[in-house]
Amino acid sequence: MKTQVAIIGGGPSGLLLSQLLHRRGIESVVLERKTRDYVLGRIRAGVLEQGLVKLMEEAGCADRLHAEGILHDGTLISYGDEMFRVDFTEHAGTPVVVYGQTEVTRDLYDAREKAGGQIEFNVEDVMIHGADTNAPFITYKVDGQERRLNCDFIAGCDGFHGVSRQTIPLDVRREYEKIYPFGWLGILSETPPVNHELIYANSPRGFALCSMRNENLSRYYIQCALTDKPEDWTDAAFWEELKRRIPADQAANLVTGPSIEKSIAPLRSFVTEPMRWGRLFLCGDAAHIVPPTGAKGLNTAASDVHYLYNGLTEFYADGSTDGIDSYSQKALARVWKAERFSWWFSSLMHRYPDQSEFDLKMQVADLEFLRSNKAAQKAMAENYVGLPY
Ligand code: RFL
Ligand code: PHB
Repeated sequence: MKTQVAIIGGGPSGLLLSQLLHRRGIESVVLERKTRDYVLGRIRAGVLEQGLVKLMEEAGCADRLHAEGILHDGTLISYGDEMFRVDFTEHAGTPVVVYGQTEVTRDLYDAREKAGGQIEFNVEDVMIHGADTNAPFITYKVDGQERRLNCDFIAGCDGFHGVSRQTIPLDVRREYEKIYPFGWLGILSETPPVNHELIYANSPRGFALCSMRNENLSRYYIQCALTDKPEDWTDAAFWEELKRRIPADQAANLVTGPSIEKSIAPLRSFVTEPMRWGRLFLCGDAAHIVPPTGAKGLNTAASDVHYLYNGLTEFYADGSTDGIDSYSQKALARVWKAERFSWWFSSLMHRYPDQSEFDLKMQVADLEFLRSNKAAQKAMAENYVGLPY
């Protein structure tokens, strides 16, 4: 089999890239290790920057997003019983959109199917060959049968645990990592959200986040120990703990109900450099991870896709390699800023096991500065809605 761009990974990065390339007349094949239902069953991101919304429009996939996405003009931040708001539209001129990653992925799968796009599911033993030559190819297995895909370029969109990053030789690859000493326990419940805006809560018992998918579907998270398992937490224990971490007046309004999903995610900051090796380009979680506090993971994946698809479009239009040659540098420049914001916001909001009294005072001073200072709110808002690309 032969294609122009072989895409490893059928998550949001791989699907968005494939659909955008299709709209520019460039063909691709997506290789996904799991099934469509498995990918759609993963509950992840909920907040989209306008940059990603624009890419979904360019991809011809934004109708449902515009109809069902909820515009958020600001967010609430609490510490103890104190709560304040940062206004995105006032300070950064644009809102964000609350629309689940599951829905983004579903819209992209539907569009790829409608366009007759090639997606192979349940692929195993994916291996990249000749990425540093002009004739790269991929071998993989489906139902135990070996297959080969020849291509011009390979996009490694296979997430943090994929094969693409590992293919880049160790003497070329440099990795930077910070592991946080806690995780997030998240639940999804068919209940109305406690507030019409998100609440990021710093409390002496640890961080909590009140988010949502729609007016009758809420997503809540609490900081938990890395050793905790989802089954250690009954729904009743989760709700009790959440109520203790958000301001009392909000807790009084919280509608509880059975969880329909419960999972724990560890928190990590991670960047690999460079994001290109020969004809292999890394995109999204394959190249970098942020802690979810700033809602930057999916959005950073989207900016990678933007740079890569424009670079590839230029190449196929007139043979210019300028866009693909500057891909890694441009993508990383934005990635590091998202890393900084996510690290800062995580540090501001969580309880750390080794935090001293001094560290706690610094957190409160930082929160009070943000509460009272317009310049600090502007910096936060600009980062939260997404830096330009
Ligand atoms: P994905 O989504 O991990 O998709 C990679 C795909 O590659 C497949 N794969 C392979 N396929 C073939 N061969 C192999 N060897 C393969 N190995 C892996 C996998 O099955 C999978 O389908 O990466 P992608 O596409 O780069 O997308 C990244 C996003 O998923 C991620 O950054 C976000 O979910 C992060 N994130 C958030 N991002 C935001 O922008 N806003 C948010 O509000 C937000 N909240 C979150 C989040 C992530 C969370 N978790 C669980 C980590 C909240 C949470 C709790
Ligand atoms: C979510 O709704 O899942 C969500 C929202 C904001 C974040 C992280 C996750 O910062």
